[in-house]
Order: sequence, then structure tokens, then C-alpha cells
Amino acid sequence: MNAIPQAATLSPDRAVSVPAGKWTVADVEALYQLPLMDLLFRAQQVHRENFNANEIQRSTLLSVKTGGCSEDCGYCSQAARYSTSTEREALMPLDEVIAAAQAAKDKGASRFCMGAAWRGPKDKDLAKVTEMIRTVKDMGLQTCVTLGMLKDGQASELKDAGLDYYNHNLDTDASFYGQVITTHKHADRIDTLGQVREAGIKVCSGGIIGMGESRRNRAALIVQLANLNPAPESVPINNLVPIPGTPMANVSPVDSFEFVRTLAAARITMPTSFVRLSAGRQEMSDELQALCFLAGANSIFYGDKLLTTGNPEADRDEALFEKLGLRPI
Ligand code: SAM
Ligand code: DTB
Ligand code: SF4
Repeated sequence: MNAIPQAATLSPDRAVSVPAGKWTVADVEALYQLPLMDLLFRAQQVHRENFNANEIQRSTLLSVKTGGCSEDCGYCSQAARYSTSTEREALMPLDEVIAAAQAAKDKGASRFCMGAAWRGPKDKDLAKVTEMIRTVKDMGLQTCVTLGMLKDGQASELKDAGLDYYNHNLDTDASFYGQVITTHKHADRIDTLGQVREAGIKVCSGGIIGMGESRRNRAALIVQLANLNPAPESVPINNLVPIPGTPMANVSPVDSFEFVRTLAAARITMPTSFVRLSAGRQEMSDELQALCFLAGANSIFYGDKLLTTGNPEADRDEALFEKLGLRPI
């Protein structure tokens, strides 16, 4: 009988500890190839060395500027060029943001994340967003915004307003990026992440699984995230929510176990990061979500809406946490 089997191509010392910036696609493909039970065991080991495995972080999302986006991201309901059911709206007034943040706080969220459907913020828009950040921060919530690509100086304005996290996803492997998005480049995303880091803001960056990418592309995305030095503090892994009217409306869904393996690979390669089980949770059973937590996911989006699509009701999450003995942090 095997003791703890190793994947043939992953030497035990690399599996235990790889210095920051040093993961290879072969390493991560080898993780994917492990028998599921071994992969989950290893993910749990890493998770428990760095976190309390029964605790989970909760962020609530609010779309403060919906629709009408200039970009062509093939998955997105908010791209102006696709005929989706999402209508273009103006930037939300501050009082509505405050009401939503208060409701999120009352429900127990620790972080409030405000999203805008922009290629990047114009300076006059950024002034309004910094006012939102200051107000939400004063309410005692951690703050996060996702506004697209930043220009020189904008990250420090966000930092001055008290921003804790900036979300900017790499979304997919650099070599697959051009098949999903043509209006900006993977390198532009890396550049914005560099500006965020430089300004002293924590990085939230992850991707989407199930866009027709290969396992190698998934492994490469994980490597590109893990090799950011330092790795993002928060890593949202989204399962594609297919949006009618977008080019990805009819992509075949990824196998659930492949999604679980992706979370485990993120956990092992980014041991001290919060890995967030993000979009796609509404379509998942309680049992599949439990498997995702077992693979090392320790954060969720909390509240009945993501940006334009649905998310499980807070009551369903509470009931699931109760059944699993998970405690919010
Ligand atoms: N416009 C900004 C940007 O692109 O960074 C911020 C908002 S954008 C909607 C934030 C992220 O939402 C995307 O990077 C993508 O990872 C995720 N997302 C958007 N539509 C999605 C979908 N249909 N399924 C899963 N994730 C999605
Ligand atoms: C992230 O990685 N996922 C969130 C948040 N960051 C901004 C957005 C998910 C959007 C899902 C599709 C929608 O609701 O429009
Ligand atoms: Fe615009 Fe962001 Fe949607 Fe791309 S993902 S179309 S940049 S809102």
C-alpha cells in the first residue's frame, strides 16, 4: 500500500515548499494529476498550517456602476457590445452605497467590495469613488474596489482614501487571454497590479474557470498568480456564470471536480492567501461547496447578488455554515 503518493513529476520537496515566484506550470499540472484524495489531503495540510480550517471570511459586493462597458470580455454581462439583459446605469449616489454597506455590515460581512463596469476610472469618477471608500471605511468595514485599469497616481489616491484591497483579476492564462478579451492585454492587468502594490494596497486577484480553457491554461493561471511576488492576499476563483448574449453563453461547464482541483492548487501554491469561492456558487449544491472548503477555499461573496447575477441568499449560507461548523471571521 502507498503511504502518501506523490505525483510522478512533483518531487516531494517542491510539493512541500516552493519559494515565492518559483512555481512552474509542470509543478501545478502535477498537483492537478494527483488522486483527488491526496490532493485534498495536501491542500488541507497547507490550509491548516496557515489558517483555522473552520473559519471563513465574507465579502459583500455592490455594483456601483453597472453596464455600458467599452471592453469586450467574452464572459461579461456588462460589455456594451453584447445584447444582454443588463442595462447601462449611472454611478450610484453615495446614500445608496451607504445603505447597502450598512445592510452588509448588519448581515455580518467584514469587507465591502464596490465594482464598476469601466475599462478604468476617469479622474472625476475616481473622486466620487474615493468619497465612497472614505465613508464605507468610517462605517468599520474593510474596503475593496474593482474599477479596471489604473493610470499613474490613481492607486495612491485610492490608498489615501483608506482603501484596503483592489480587485483586478488576471482572469485567465496569458496565452489564452486573447481568445477571451482583445481590448486590453494580460500585461496591462499585471501593470495595474504593480501600481496597486506600489501604493501599499492589498491585492485581490484571481480568475474564471470554465471559459473553454485547457487544464494547462488553468495551471498556468495559478502559476501566474502564485508567482506574483508577493502573491495576492485574496484570490477569487470564479466559476463562469454563462450570460445569454455573450460569446460564452454556451460554453460547456467545467467538471465540478476540476473546479475543486483548481481551488486546491490555489491553496497549495498560495498558502497564506485567502482563496475565495466566488461566482457560480448559486448553482452549486451544499455538498460541492463543502468540497470546495475542504480544498482550501476560506472566503466567499456573501449576499444575494454578485454584480449583475445571483448569489445564494444569506440565510442559505448561514444554514450551510451551521451544518458545517464554519465560523465567520
Ligand atoms: N471592470 C473591472 C474589471 O474588469 O476589472 C471590474 C468589474 S469586472 C465585472 C470583475 C470581474 O468579475 C472580472 O474580472 C471577472 O473575473 C468577473 N466576472 C465578470 N463576469 C463574470 C461571469 N459571467 N462569470 C464569472 N466571473 C465573472
Ligand atoms: C470577482 O473575482 N468576482 C466578482 C468580483 N471579483 C468583482 C464578480 C463576479 C461577477 C459575476 C457575474 C456578475 O454578477 O455580473
Ligand atoms: Fe468591462 Fe470589467 Fe466586464 Fe470586462 S469584465 S467588460 S472590463 S466590466
